[in-house]
Amino acid sequence: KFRTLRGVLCIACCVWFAQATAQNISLIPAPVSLRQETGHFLFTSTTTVGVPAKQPEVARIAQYLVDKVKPATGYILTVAESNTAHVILQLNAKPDARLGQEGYTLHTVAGKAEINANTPAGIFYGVQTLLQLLPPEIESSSLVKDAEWKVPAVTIVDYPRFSWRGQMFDVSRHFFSKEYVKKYIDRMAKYKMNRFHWHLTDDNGWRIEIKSLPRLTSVGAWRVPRVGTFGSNDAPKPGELATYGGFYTQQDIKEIVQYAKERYIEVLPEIDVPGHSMAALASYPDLSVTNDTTLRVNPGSSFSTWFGNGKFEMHLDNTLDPTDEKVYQFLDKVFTEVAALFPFEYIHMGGDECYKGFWERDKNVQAFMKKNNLKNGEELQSYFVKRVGKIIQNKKKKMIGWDEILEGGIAPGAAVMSWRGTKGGIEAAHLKHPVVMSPAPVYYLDMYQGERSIEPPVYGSSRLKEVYTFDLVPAEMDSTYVLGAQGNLWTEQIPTEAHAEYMIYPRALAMAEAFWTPEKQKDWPNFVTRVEEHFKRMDEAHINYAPSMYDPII
Ligand code: TNX
Repeated sequence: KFRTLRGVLCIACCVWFAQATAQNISLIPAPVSLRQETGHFLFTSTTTVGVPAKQPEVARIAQYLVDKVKPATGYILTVAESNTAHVILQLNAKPDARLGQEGYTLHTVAGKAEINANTPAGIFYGVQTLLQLLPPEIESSSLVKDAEWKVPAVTIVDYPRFSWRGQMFDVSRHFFSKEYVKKYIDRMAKYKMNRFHWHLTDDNGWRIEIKSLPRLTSVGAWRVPRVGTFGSNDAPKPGELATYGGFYTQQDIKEIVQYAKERYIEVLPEIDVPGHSMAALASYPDLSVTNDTTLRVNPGSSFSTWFGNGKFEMHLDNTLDPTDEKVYQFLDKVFTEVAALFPFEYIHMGGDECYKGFWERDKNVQAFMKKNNLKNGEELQSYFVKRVGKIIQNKKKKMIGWDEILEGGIAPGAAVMSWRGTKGGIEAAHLKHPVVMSPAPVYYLDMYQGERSIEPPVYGSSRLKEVYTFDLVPAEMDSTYVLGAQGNLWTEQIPTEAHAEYMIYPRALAMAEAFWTPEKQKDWPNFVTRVEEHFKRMDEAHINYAPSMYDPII
């Protein structure tokens, strides 16, 4: 009897001990399969990283790992062409069918950590997982003394739910530096996001250098410094100077595209036309319907162009003239330079929220519509979008636009970004067009997420739980047309980096998991505990997240 009791106690103790010493695993996004084993892999100053011969891309990823581990540990790991190193990064000689283009396997035991994938992208994601298995202090940018750099022993098999896992950044309403854009991209990579949608133009500023159209940035990149708030009609005062702004030179853009590429992120440039074009019209007024030269005085309106007079009265702004050939010549120049700068297969042409009143009231436009048998503003916009589609196609690119491009008939081959809920996405999939789901308000990172009084004054809310649990492919939708999904950070009310981070995190983590992890594996209570662990990592990295997920709904 005593022996049995001793045996039971012993097993109980072992289980307790194993649990007590088992390192907390808090991966985001949660992997497809994870088995924790006993023991751990330890990073030390003599840890080596082995890569196969003649695979420079894998060697580059190894260097990325070395660079990430260095600041906190102080270790400079050596990379060598070897298959006996401690950390092994390896492309599968025969593709592992489970893993696809972005999946990986990760196996860690005492003395060895091995990442296998079919592609360098998969290896890169394996490295991200390995880094997340290290203690939160690994995120520190300065040396952490007396830490043990342990990775729990695991076997992971992992691959994404969607191939398009995006985050949009509006750098028009407020300008963000090249350095910050890189940070934004690097942080996306940590959570296995792979599409950076760069909203480069809008009413409030044109942010991309177009060499053949210099006024776009000499005039259109600058506005008065004040920003309006919700419900205000806060027009620039006479004499107020356009001193706020900035833009990215083509050299900056090449640097950022390269930086993203090294993190397996494609950059989607957006040139928002024919509405949201005040900055372009401030630079070249004769592209507008009314040739309103007063626009020169207020280059790129700084005030609430999308909220007028306290009502939701949108976009009474001027727009490009869809009946004017000069407009298409202008767009041809813009898209020629854009296509040359961005290697991604898609270009975004906006197409959203265009006020059509100027068109419908203008005599010349009316005559044009009659001649071309266009019944209303929507059909005229569709005419415009199709012409833009041809320009983009001529540059050997595919076009994507906001879901308004469905109105009046969609352009052949165009992909749709569904933002007015899921409706546009469902319709586009029905028409057999590719779709990216980005429904407002839930995937809108400018919506308030917690305590309203300290968040930007916007028109809707998006709570962490809603973001996490949202069903992004409704049952009535043909999922074969869904490329994936993305979250959008609009910045009308977000002037600083700290504020941007407060809006992005933790919601971007919920999106990362929703876009990567199989739907049936999502688990809200478990996710919340992992987010808590990631808050520690973000503290180390000095990211200003919003710790608001438990607030009551206000
Ligand atoms: C709608 S989403 C817009 C943006 C605003 C955003 C604010 C979309 C295609 N257009 O111009 O910034 O709402 O939430």
